[in-house]
Amino acid sequence: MLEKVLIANRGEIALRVLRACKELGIKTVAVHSTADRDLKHVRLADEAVCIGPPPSAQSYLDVPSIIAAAELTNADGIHPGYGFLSENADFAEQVEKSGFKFIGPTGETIRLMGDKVSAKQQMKRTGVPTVPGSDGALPDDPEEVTRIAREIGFPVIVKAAAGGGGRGMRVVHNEEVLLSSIQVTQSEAQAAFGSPVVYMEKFLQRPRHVEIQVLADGQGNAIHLGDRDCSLQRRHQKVIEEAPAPGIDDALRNEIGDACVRACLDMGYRGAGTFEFLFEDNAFYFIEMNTRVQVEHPVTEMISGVDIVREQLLIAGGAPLSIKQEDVVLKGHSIECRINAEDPRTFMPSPGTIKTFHAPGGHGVRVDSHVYSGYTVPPHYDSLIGKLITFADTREAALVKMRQALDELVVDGIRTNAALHRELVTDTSFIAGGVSIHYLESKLEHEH
Ligand code: MV4
Repeated sequence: MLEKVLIANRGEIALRVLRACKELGIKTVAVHSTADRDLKHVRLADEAVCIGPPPSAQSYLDVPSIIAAAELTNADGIHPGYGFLSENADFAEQVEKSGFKFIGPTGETIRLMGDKVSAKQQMKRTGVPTVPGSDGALPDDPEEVTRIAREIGFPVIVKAAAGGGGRGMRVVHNEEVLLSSIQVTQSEAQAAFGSPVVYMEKFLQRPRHVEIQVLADGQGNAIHLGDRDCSLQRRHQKVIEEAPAPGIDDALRNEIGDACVRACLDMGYRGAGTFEFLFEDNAFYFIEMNTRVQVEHPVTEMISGVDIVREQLLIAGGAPLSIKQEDVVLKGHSIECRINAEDPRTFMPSPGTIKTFHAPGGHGVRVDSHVYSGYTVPPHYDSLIGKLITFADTREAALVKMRQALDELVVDGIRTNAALHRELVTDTSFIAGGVSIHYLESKLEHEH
């Protein structure tokens, strides 16, 4: 069992990790930048260490400072949260070489999944369905590339192997622009990621984004906790997520979940993870794996009753998974609205001091937020100020609770996207369920 965990993150997820640690009797070390002295988890932590100035590169991304803070405080584990260093294989390895437990998979696994070509190959090996496309990286030979594209059929999408999350990809609609598009994507990939390696897939035109949550202990045990629908997004930023994904039957959910479990066992996966799929015409196609806890993990916690962050801590402490697949019972429906400090019209970050904050509450309402009245949202980091999560027996009832929660929410003094959420939870198509990844952007285009 871990005794003292350093939380290498900030904001709501740092508070989420702190709470899980405290419940397990694990001592906590908060590390923070000079802009983050007033964060709620910094006040609640057993110890706090200032690791640098406001820019992330000199604080939350500064590996030597974070490891020094762990040494100074005698921590035995480091939780990376999401973003920042959470999917940095070199960081995971340095943490372990310095004698600390990295609360996540091995550096080797992070590297395997970080390379989207090797990740896809791993999935194919274990029977996880992938998007039809090139078998691995694209070759140099233009004729060979053209042959591959013809076989896939246009439109195709060219993606950087080192990309992911929407960075380094380009849709190609016809053969005339194929080779030039590949070259541009290669150059961009080289500039952005230091690797020109690209691969090709069939471009799916109207998919949903559905992902599977897994937990594995690296000791031969792995389970899945069902799916989440994250299709409601703008510019690759998720806005609303829910679990389970509407309209997907349990047989298919379990079939794909079991495939993810097989993949975890095959690669010796350790920790929490998410398999991302595109879902179209009632079929799943793997695109990427995230080797961290995700922002939207609460909706899965609500329908499964499993505390995902607690399980991360127990797994890192060396415990075998305490839950078997047969014990996992998914019940009810959960929805999450991400509340951002942003301009409602331009979507630009809108930092500043929150004069008044009132969190909603009641049965089936959960608020994961680090903010409070008088808190100043700094301009240096992402604009997420909290997550409203509701849970009920049915999707309709979870939506009713979300409308009420959004009505109760007060965030005065800064601009937020609360009004957008109020609009979305009364949107006819969203209420019907199962909108595609393009729905929100096209709605915003038509209405603004
Ligand atoms: C795709 C796709 C359509 N077809 N791949 C964007 C983020 C990265 N994770 C993968 N992405 C996509 N890959 C094929 N073969 C469409 C997207 C995509 C997308 C995916 C998930 C969530 C939002 C998205 C928004 C635009 C494009």
